Amino acid sequence: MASSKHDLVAALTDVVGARNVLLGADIGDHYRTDIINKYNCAPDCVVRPASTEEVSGIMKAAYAAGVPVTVIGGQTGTAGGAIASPGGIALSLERMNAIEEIDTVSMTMTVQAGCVLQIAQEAAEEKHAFLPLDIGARGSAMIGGVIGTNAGGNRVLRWGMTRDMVLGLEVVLADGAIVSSLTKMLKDNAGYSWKQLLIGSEGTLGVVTRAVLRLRPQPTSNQTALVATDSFDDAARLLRDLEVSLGGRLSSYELIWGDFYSAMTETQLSVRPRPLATGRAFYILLEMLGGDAEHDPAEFQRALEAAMESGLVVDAVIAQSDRERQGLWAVREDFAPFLANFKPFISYDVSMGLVDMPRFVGESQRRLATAFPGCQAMFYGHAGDGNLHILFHMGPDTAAREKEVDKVVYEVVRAVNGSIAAEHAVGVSRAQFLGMSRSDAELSLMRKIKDALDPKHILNPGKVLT
Ligand code: LAC
Ligand code: ZN
Repeated sequence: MASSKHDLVAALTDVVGARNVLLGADIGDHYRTDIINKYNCAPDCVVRPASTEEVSGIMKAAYAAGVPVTVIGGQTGTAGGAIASPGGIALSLERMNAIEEIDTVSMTMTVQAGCVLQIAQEAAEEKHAFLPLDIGARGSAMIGGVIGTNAGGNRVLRWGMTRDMVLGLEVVLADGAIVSSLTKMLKDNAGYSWKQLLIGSEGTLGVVTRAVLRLRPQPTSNQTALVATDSFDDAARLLRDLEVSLGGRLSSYELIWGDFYSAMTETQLSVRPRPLATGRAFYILLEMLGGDAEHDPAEFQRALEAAMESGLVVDAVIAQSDRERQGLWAVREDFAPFLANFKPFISYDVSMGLVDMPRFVGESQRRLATAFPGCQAMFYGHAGDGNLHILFHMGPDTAAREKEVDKVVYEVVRAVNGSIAAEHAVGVSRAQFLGMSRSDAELSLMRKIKDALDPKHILNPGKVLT
């Protein structure tokens, strides 16, 4: 080991203690790859601080040495945003996992960045409060990661993205400076919102260490249904109708294209029967969260009956128990059996105005089939937010031709003035395509911000901006 490296390890050890600096064979696989095992890396060392002050000490040492630092969380992103640089430091916030305070008067939760999302959700629930942010990876994703990527998920339609839930933030900058504003205010226009700049910056502008999150009243009723429509127009009208008829309580609207519904449920048959017969154009998972357990079920049912009478909905099943509710969500979230035979795959995460969605899907299906004969592309997503996922597979060549496939998909995104990165952020996989969603002027502004906050480019290099 070069002596400068030796000095750096010694400095890091001074900050966090020898037990919390992992080197060589002590670096477990978890620190080297992501959940889909797509991106791999070999960080020189993993550092596990226990406090903001220790994070500051680590950044001071890394800044002095000019060594890259990547923050490691639950590793559930799909764009390679938390993959450490070779020769760099992987900064794991797993020990900073405390929920410091739940304030049910202000309705806030103060939490450290290494806390797992589901733990935070459950802690809020215990206090009869509600953290609306919900994503499939809730059991592993950490608060720092959802802030770093501005995660979206299943309830954006009603409560917005992560940035709509962060009231206060604490970060450590590239040079180790601590900037802390752990406030509980909904209204705060005192100067530039550096907080919003840091949210979604994927660890390229600073290290998120703590946050104050906004809580909501805990819903006391949960109505879930799976419905089918025969056209996209009907599905879009249903969304707008339900927003009105359910009085703003519609919290999820997850659209699944008929062929994907058929394929997903086929692979799940050994565990659960199909909730609705196949053969319809679209399947939609609906969730209404309300505060009146006595009357909400009947209201939900009436709204769906009205949609059936008007012909918008052609088939429907309403969950009658928690078990049935989980079974309906599993149609959308239990990917493992499907992916077992759909590997290797590329996953996309794009968005557009809802009005452009059918054109986007039709055009990308056409172009993909022409460019990659025999390929399979499955469409589903958080359509209530204009956010679509595509799972793409074309046999063993899939990974090798990923950039070509990306180009085809992102050209269509550009044609509908959409975003190439709706909720999983840019990471490494989309960095070279950022210009498909951003103008030169925007990219130049982003570079100025990056240069100002991270002059040595040590924070998560290669992510977001190339
Ligand atoms: C989902 C992940 C891929 O919504 O964002 O399934
Ligand atoms: Zn998603």
